[in-house]
Amino acid sequence: MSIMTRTLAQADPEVAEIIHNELERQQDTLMLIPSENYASRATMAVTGSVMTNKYTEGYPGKRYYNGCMYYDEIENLARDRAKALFRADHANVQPHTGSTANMAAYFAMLEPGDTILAMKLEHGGHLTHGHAVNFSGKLYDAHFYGLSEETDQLDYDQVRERAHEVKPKLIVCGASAYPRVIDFRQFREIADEVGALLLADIAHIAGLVAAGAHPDPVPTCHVVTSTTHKTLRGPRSAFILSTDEWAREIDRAVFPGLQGGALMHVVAAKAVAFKEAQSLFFREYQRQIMRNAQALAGVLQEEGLKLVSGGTDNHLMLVDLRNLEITGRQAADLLEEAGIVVNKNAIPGDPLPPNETSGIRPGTPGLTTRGMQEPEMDQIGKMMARVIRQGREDDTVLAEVRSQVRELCEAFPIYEYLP
Ligand code: DSN
Repeated sequence: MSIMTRTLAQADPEVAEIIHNELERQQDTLMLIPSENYASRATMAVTGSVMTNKYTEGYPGKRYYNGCMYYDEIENLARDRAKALFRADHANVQPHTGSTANMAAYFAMLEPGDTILAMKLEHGGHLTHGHAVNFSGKLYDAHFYGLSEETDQLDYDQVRERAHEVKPKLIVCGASAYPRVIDFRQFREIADEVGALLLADIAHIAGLVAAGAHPDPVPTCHVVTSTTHKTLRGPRSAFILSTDEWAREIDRAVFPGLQGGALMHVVAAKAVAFKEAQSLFFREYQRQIMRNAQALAGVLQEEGLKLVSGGTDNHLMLVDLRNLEITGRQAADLLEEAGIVVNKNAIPGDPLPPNETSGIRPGTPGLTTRGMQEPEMDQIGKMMARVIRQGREDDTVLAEVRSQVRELCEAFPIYEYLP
């Protein structure tokens, strides 16, 4: 049999087995990492399609290689769907990842050495928002705003004060660990006061925004970046939205400024995901993510767990574990033994390093994709609290919860059509 026609199992049983084991892991555990989700069958089919075979440097109608007609069609479709979904003037669907989308936005809007003002990583921001170890902290003069010490929520007076102090060329809003609504209009007012540009990174909340379940950054910000695989539930990738005014600069920053050929199989999968996100079903899915987050936050609090800012308005919550004398790493490891997958996460003012942390960051997009609702959140919140409180001393707790998790996973299957 030719190397071109063998199935994966025939060609490479080792890789096939690893992927099969990963499928079983996904089916058999509860996934509460708020930046992950389960891509649809159609999205995954497209990422494994013949669209992987072509170089397409350039943009539709202006390619450097021949043979791009269907790639022009697919990229135009993805761009048009992204623009319609987010009511944006312009969309660039070529960025490979959220980090490269942010890099391209900076390249378009800034010169090296320019000043940016963004949310501190430790308060919920992102590495690419100016952290010293990241390109964004090395290339730009990065300054930060944090959360209010009283409320653990964004403090727009503090943002304003910092903006007047440092006079940034660009203000970055958006976060990767912030459980509350972001008021883009207040950011824009502050940006206008100091003559700054405004970039929103909506990677986490893109699905909520698309469904109208979170205030819209698009009319308010000059440029908006996002990933496609979190609440938006598409393939692992990213895109950039902008006003017409920034369209040319953004496109030039992505290609040729930063990337060569786009991953067109992933661009095609983004088109599929944008279409899925236009459906009424998707809007209801986003609302259920939020209802589930409220329910999970409520039960965790009833069980004595402390939430940063006292709750959630979106798809995630930050649990401050300091009163339970367990670190984020320890809690996440115990939960994983019981079949519940979360990530450890710094909390504002965390005294512990990022590989230990004092918190975890549960979220509900994945559970909601499996069809779970408030009663299941109640069950999951109670299981989590039991593991965090008793799992270290009592192995039977871990075994009992593991078995309950298996039952719940069987009752809410995922990818049951896959071999
Ligand atoms: N790793 C992503 C997250 O978990 O939020 C951010 O890049």
